[in-house]
Amino acid sequence: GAVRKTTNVVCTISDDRGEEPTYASVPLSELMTPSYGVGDALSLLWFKKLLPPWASRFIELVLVTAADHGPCVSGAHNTIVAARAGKDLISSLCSGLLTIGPRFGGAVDAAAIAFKDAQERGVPPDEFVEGLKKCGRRVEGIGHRIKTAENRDKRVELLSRYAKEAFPSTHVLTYAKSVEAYTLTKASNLVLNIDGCIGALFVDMLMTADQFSPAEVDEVLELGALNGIFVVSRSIGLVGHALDQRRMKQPLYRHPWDDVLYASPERPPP
Ligand code: Q5B
Repeated sequence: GAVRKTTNVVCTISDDRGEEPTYASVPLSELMTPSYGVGDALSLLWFKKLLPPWASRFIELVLVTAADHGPCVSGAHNTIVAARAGKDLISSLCSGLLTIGPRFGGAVDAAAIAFKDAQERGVPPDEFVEGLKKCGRRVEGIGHRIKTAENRDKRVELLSRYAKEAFPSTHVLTYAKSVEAYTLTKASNLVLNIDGCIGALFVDMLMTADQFSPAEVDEVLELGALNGIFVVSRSIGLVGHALDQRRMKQPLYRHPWDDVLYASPERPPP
């Protein structure tokens, strides 16, 4: 019989060979009907699943909520500096994206994994926090430079409110909030931040959407998909900042001397 040659590439998410592209076998023409949105496209291409409408809507709300947080955050600042140095749009975007990591925007998966694990094992919040501290580790998804108990992050409130109304259950968010209640006894800026909120709620969404086995939920987290959500969302804002600077023809950025503490050592002896 015919022998098929071994292929160099395997793709399991999309197909462009037919009359129209398909995402996880769903044709584009169907995805362009009013009952579908970008949350469905993302879910098909990332998870190969069609989620219930409340879950797709949640993904879309995350994309909207995390799209920008002003010009002063690490990512936007880098993008602005790069754009003002005359770099093209994509380089400016990449410059901002490269700041996303464990301190800024890239704590979503780690927070999701840690909150899920502790919630499932029934670890009391104080033990969870103190256990991490003993290992010299921070609580991922907790802490913010400007948000505090007195100046809450509205984004966290809004996403939590949606989930409480739309999700079948929000056990991991409830656990994350109990961790926050404990960390707030230590310092007022140790709030549940946007990374932690997205991480906790994503686990709740994956576990209650009736589409993912427990092993598949863990796989999504291990693959780093949730930091990917922050990256996709924040790219919208970073492109906005690059366009904003280019539109205004802003000059080369140079940081002012009076904002630098020059602290070189004495000249070493020859
Ligand atoms: N301490 C976020 O820290 C930040 C602690 C902690 C235990 C913690 C810090 C942190 C975990 C990573 C995380 C996502 C670096 C943040 C985001 C998106 C954003 C950004 C925006 C947007 C802030 C002072 C003292 C030290 C620390 C202790 C701090 N955090 N202890 N667990 N989690 N969080 N990242 O204020 O005894 O003095 O040595 O790493 O979740 O990125 O809007 O800006 O949308 O763009 O710089 O919202 O919390 O304080 O690092 O000087 O620490 O607090 O051990 O204790 P800070 P530090 P000590 S959301």
